[in-house]
Amino acid sequence: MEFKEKLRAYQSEVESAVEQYLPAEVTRPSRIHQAMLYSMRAGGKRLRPVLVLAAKQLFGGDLNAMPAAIAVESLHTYSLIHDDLPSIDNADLRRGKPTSHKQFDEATAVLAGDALLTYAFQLLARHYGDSPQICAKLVAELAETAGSERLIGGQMEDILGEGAPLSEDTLNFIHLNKTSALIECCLVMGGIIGGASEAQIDLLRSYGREIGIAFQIIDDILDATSDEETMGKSIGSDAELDKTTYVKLHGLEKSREFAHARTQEAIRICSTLPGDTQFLVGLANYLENRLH
Ligand code: GRG
Repeated sequence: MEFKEKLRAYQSEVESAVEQYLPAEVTRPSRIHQAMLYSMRAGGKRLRPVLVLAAKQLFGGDLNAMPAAIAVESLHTYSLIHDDLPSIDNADLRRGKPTSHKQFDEATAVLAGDALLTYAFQLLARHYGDSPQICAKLVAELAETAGSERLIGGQMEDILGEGAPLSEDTLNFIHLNKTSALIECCLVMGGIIGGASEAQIDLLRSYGREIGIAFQIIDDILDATSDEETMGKSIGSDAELDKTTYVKLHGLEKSREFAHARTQEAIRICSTLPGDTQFLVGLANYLENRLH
């Protein structure tokens, strides 16, 4: 199957699974379940769950990776809802639609984020509990990723740095933890479910780190070069103004070179992984080619 066809097939499986695994809107109290589903249905790229499914696919095994894929998308969606809140980014739009606190209200948005974060771990415990070692590894991996040294830590540094130029070291810390951490985690979780060895898990993590860093730099390049997107962000979010980005520190040319080098390293790592890595190679190229 062609890369894009495979990507669309994975994305469509994820869309159906969101409906299958999340509590229905009518579940009492319906407002919280409406808010959870509103953000989960808002249709991002589904990059993270696709990575879980693709990594698992390399190793085979009988376990279903979809509950873990929905768990990471649920956790990612929580982070976006909370990131958009008036006390953090104060954004009006997310994925082209009103943010959760605009569509509902602030209290509901806080609770919907909390509920999606919690639900991620509920999914893991429910669906992998019969394989206790795998379940414990998945929970530890996701908890470490979401915690104060990674996702939250990256967000904290980002907030602390607002309004002042950031050093390269701080910007790298933010990228590595706000963006790369969950991407790495998705590959690792897919590997754990497929039965990868420790050495293979390390390779998956390295691949995730490379595409995660490239992904963030490419986001910065797109923000810097797309008038439309920049206008959308300045309307939608206070915190995007005057932010230190990779492009501001290094310029467009060097940023493009760096994103390309990270992508090439990710592709090199694929050649050291088992199974058919064509999709992961295609994905690394696809993320870089968002630039063209
Ligand atoms: C816990 C409040 C809180 C924050 C944690 C992840 C995060 C830190 C904040 C989310 C905001 C943000 C811009 C993070 C950087 C990573 C990133 C580029 C997220 C957007 O991911 P995409 O482009 O989004 O994959 P879609 O909509 O496609 O899922």
